[in-house]
Amino acid sequence: MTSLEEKARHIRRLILTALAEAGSGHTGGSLDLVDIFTVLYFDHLRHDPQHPDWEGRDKVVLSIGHTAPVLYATLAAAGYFPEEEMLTLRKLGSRLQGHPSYEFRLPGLETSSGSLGQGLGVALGMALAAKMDNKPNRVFCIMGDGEQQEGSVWESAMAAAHHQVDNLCAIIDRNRLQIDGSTEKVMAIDPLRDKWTAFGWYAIEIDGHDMSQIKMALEMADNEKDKPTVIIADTIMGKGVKSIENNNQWHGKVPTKEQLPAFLKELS
Ligand SMILES: Cc1ncc(C[n+]2csc(CCOP(=O)(O)OP(=O)(O)O)c2C)c(N)n1
Ligand SMILES: [Mg+2]
Repeated sequence: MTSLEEKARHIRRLILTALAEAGSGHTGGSLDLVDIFTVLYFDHLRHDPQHPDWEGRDKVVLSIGHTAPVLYATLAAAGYFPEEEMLTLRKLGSRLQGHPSYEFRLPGLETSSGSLGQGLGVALGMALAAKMDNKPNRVFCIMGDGEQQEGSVWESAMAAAHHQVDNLCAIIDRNRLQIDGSTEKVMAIDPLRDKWTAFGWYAIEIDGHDMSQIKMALEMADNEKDKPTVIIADTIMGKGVKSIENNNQWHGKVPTKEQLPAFLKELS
């Protein structure tokens, strides 16, 4: 696992550097998803960074588009585009918009996103299309826990189970925080696993920073037949930089250029 951990540290470095350069963006959720993205892109997905449009590829839909930096940094680290491009994050005309924009045709980006509650429906459409064509592609949808408060999530959940879309895997970033604080205080979403199970999904709970658990859960999802799978991943907002961990103020705040060196040092 060591090399995956090194990759994760590198991706966290890319994220922090890009956000400090941009001067705005979402640090907390981007950092807490790094371990999941690292395992997905460097261990699990069938994909080819040299051929982003390869028909046989698995697809990732980042429903929480505000965490775009983790997607961009992972794609860059995987070789979809040069890592230097990370420094154009949020700049006018950049392919790396604040929320993913398909209009700019960034290699590896499957769809626009950012309006919470929409991604699962998009991912379901992609997965269902593959199934109807008898193709083996799998689709992964990354959602937030605050996002679970959107009604459209549950409409898609119901449809996916009804159509037995077993090539669809949702991953929930269960950091227990959203913009205004604790998800359970803003609008409780627990018991989350029971809800997904009641909606007909195979539900797994894991530690979202334990790479062997992430790996195992993704394999279990691959093997599940006739049901979509949801992986509820317990995470820590801001993971990797101790001084900002588990603090909802870092949902939408970035390091200043002065803070950056200390943050990067904390990572190594
Ligand atoms: C439909 C919609 N409503 C509101 C927002 C604004 N918004 C962006 S992120 C966010 C919080 C979501 O919480 P969570 O999914 O837990 O993400 P986290 O704060 O953990 O990164 C909100 C309300 C949005 N992007 N889309
Ligand atoms: Mg959250």
